[in-house]
Amino acid sequence: MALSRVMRFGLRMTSFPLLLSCVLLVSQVCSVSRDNFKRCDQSGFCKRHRAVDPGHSPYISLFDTLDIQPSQISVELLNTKNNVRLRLELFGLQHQTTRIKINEVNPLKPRYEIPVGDVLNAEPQQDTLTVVEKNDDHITLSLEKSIIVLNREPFRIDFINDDEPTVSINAQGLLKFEHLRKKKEDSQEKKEENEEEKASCAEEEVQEEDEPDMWEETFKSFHDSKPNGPTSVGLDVSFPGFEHVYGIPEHAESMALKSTKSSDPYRLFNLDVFEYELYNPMALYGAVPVMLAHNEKRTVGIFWHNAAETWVDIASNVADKTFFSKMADLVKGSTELPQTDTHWFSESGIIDLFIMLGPEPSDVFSQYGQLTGTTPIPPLFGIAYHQCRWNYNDEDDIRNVDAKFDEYDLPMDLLWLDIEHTDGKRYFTWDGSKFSHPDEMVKNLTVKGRKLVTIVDPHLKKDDSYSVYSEAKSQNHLVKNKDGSEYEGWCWPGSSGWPDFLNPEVRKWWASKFAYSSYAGSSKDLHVWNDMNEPSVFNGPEVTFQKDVLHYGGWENRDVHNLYGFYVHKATMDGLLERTGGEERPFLLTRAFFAGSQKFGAVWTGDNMASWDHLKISNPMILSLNLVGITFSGADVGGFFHNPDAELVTRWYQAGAFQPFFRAHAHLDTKRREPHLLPNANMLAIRDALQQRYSYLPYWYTLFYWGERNGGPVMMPLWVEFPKDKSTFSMDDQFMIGKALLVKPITEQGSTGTNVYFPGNDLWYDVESFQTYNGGDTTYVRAGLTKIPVFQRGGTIIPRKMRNRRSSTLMKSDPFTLFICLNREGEATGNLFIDDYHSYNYKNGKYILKGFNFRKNVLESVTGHKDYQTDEWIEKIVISGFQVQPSIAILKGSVSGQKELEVNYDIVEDNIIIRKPGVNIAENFKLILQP
Ligand code: NBV
Repeated sequence: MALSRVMRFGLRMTSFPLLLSCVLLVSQVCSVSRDNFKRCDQSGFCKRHRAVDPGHSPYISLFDTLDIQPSQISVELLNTKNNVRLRLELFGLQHQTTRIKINEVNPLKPRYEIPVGDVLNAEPQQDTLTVVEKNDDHITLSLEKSIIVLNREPFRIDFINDDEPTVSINAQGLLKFEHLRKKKEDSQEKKEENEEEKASCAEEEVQEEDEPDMWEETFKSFHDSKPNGPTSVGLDVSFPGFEHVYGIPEHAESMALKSTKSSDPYRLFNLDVFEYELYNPMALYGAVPVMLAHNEKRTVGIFWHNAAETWVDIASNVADKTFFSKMADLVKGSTELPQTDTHWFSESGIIDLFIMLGPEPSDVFSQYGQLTGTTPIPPLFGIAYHQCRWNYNDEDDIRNVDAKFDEYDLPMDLLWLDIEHTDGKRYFTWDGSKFSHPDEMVKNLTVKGRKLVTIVDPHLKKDDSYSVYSEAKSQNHLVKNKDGSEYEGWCWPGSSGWPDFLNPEVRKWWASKFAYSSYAGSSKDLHVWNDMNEPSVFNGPEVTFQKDVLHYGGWENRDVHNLYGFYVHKATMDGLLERTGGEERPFLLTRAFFAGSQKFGAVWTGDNMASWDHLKISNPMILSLNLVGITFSGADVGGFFHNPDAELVTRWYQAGAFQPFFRAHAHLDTKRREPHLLPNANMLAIRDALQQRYSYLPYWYTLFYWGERNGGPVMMPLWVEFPKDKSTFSMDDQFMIGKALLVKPITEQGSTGTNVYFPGNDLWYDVESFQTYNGGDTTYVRAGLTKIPVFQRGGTIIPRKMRNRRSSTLMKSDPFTLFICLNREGEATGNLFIDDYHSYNYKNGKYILKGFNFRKNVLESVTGHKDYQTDEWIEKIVISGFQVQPSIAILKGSVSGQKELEVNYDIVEDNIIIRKPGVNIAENFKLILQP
């Protein structure tokens, strides 16, 4: 079997035996070889930054170089050990945000800075910085409600809000900036240059001893030439008063980040890690260098805007008693105050740090959203259910799977094709023997409102008869070796080249490949999936590019590595937009990502495993992504590698039904596991989970609308909604979907129930039985195989669509049921966003935004915005939590007039049901309940 697979892929095992044999032989026992990936002690710059002695910063701010402008100040920082000068620029930005840039005053050559307009939406809007005080020791500035203190010696910046320090820069004294230098070939040359410099400079640069790994580095058999020598930059950021920090995905870790005192730092370096291990700080497919700190009083965030390999150390005086830094002068002697100290270091680039001062969680989300953009509302089908597998073999296979979903009443919106659908892994082509009628295949799906997704990887088979490759080659679009020759690596098609997505011209060219005329068999109903875009290179160091390969502008991969996948995703999205002239909202998934990737579509957590632990970690992984803007995210339902048993698949569907991106996927070597193939009881439980997902689509869709408008997660930790409740700060096995739903998926084998913590003072209603639970309690909730513990918060109204259809598209005109769960005061509110569910017309105002308000026995439906016609209507209203049962309901519609409706009481669920109000959803009305 193994041999035939190898032959099928056309790869030579001898060139990269260990790693590839793992990739190919997954049915045999094989787990991640940690040895294939660097530890900190195998990375020169990581070791050097970790070795910096805290508390002895050599940097002083040279106040005589100070330049104060209305919204920015700049000052030089002198390294008193080597006399190298840096320039610090501090910008006051709108929305309680500050930017700090540190670069060399006289770099030997420019250092990489991420172009504005890609990760950052635009040059951030500045705000006024006012000088409050200036003396020889420090300068005090104010920005909106924040005070910023720049200390002279040692250099340090403190942010103070409401008289309390919140963020502190270089409080540990770990600033280290490896200035660009010439390699000293021999000591004579060194001596001569020293003499020359002495003559030309006022301050003589003190030559530091070269440390090992500065000018070249070897990892396993891979040599990194490091033509620019040491270029790394690092800085510490302390969060006084904060015990909990979050973010910096992607790691298979808990949501609350852990101290790295006894481990490696968290690593941010996009990599294809085979069968990744859980609960460690190893790098994975994507990197978002954004961290949030939260306590009962406030939330703050930082964004380390650097695309190079980055490591982050975390220490806290709570977790690591001995590491507590001397912040006493800041906090007036309060050594009891918790504090988290973080230390960030990147291999190259500049220090470019955004500080977002909240103070509410929602403020930090919108502050970050202003910088890098928010997730655009996906087309409705994108948030429905996706059925994927590596691979559906041919058109018959697709037809059968599609038919089985119908036969078993399982809703599904998209079927996916993996790499085997192509002609020899030549993307944008079809294997003609298996997929000879792609148009027809797609049409067969669209009649049921379904669509197709095909995979498009960024590696191009080196085959001159493959037009995508030959064009890329002839137009000089491929990534280069350090000597300027074309880079060659191994991936699925065998010997491959990689387009240089850092080049805007290359991105234009790539985007043009998605034109219908260029991608035969594509249409507006064919959507796309970018895989392997870290990029994954089977025979490269750590399964990726050599760091000295060259990109556009002569930048090394070292400088831009974490942006490669971001730009593949961006260029693909550009192509999908262009093909309809920007009219239709495409669906696009990526594996590699960076800060800002949320603008281009969905992200998934890569090749997980069919194990209970992997199901469990999917929640914190998606929560971490959601906290840093990547809100449309999910994990392979069922687990990618290995064969899950029926119970695990079922529980995974139940979790996936309440995660933002909901796709089942499986490895080529696994047994088929489409829901209809499972025992009947499991199939029924899965059907129920799918139907629940579909019924809540209007709610999810509305959440994405708010997410695009304001930034902020759709799936979020409890503390986002209950920011003062300390007991929720590290809770990541239960979460909120929006403000109204609390979910605790079952992730334990054999479980028949779970303890659920109900936050706040609210009432919580089980969404199936309507049993109520009290906020503040932890209560055991029974959850047999068919049960997903999901609770609607008292005080909320959720519009759902309860008719079961084959796909979300077929639900377009279906009526709504309003589920009203009253709070203790007998009140509730909710809202609903409606448009055509697939185009960009909503950007031109073509949508309806409804508000629902229940108070004093009256439900009021008010249209906040209406510039769209819909035939959706309200068929039912279910109210839970009534103290005294009303007997009649008078409906007063702005268009439909007045009518009396019957009020039914459901004795089992203790609900009031009002059938067929019959009003169009856009209509304003009042529903008055009377005794
Ligand atoms: O294209 C094949 C797979 C894909 O199914 C999976 O989802 C990706 O994460 N791909 C990785 C390459 C091979 C993985 C062993």
